[in-house]
Amino acid sequence: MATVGVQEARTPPLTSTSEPPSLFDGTTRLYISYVCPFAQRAWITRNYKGLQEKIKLVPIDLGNRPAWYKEKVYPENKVPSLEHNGKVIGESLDLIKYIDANFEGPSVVPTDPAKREFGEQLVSQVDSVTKDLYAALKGDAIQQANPVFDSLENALGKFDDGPFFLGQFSWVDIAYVPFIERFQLVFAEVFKHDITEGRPKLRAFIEEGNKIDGYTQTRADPKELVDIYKRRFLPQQQ
Ligand SMILES: N[C@@H](CCC(=O)N[C@@H](CS)C(=O)NCC(=O)O)C(=O)O
Repeated sequence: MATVGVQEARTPPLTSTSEPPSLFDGTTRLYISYVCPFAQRAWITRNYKGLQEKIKLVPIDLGNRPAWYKEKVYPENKVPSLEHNGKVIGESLDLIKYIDANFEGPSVVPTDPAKREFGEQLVSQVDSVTKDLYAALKGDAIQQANPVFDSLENALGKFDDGPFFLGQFSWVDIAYVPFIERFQLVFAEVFKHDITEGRPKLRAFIEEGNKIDGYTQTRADPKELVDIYKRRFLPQQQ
């Protein structure tokens, strides 16, 4: 659903000196970092379902985290986490489904059993896909990543009633898109390589995804993302 919306103002992330919100007061809060791909999954789900008023976004500065986050909110000390109905739940892939099942708005899980089954299969592979792509950054990047992008191109060909993994936009796209976004940028900027070249379905996926407001509102500054990847995942240049 490509809705035209106003960009939600981004409040500054909470730091070690920030007071906690009034926890467990009945407000539903989604704790994120603006640059975390896992948090982005839950954030896209919230936006896509039109839950901006129901789920309050609480950005955290992961480099200078408030101690109360680990102590009082989420002992794993990671983002995303969701404070809802007196509990805190984490794990981005679980959160997509949790938000989908427990809140109003368009569902991101199709009813068609064949689509669901293929979706589960794709989502079960997302960690290994990203692991292979991170490994490629440290080697002969383009050559090593090619089969991985080819496998995405191939998966995108399974259903032809739309440009997304299951045809229409779904939880599978939400699981993959934060990483596709980052690797597209890094391959373009660092390796001068267009990952959509010769991959029309991947190109259409990215182009059509960029028309979905719920997603585009979660995109970080490309330069900031590339800088993070250069610092954390690429062999250090002398
Ligand atoms: N498996 C978790 C991973 C979450 C995760 O690793 N988030 C990172 C930020 S992108 C984090 O909070 N890192 C902080 C830390 O590990 O201390 C999920 O899918 O939600």
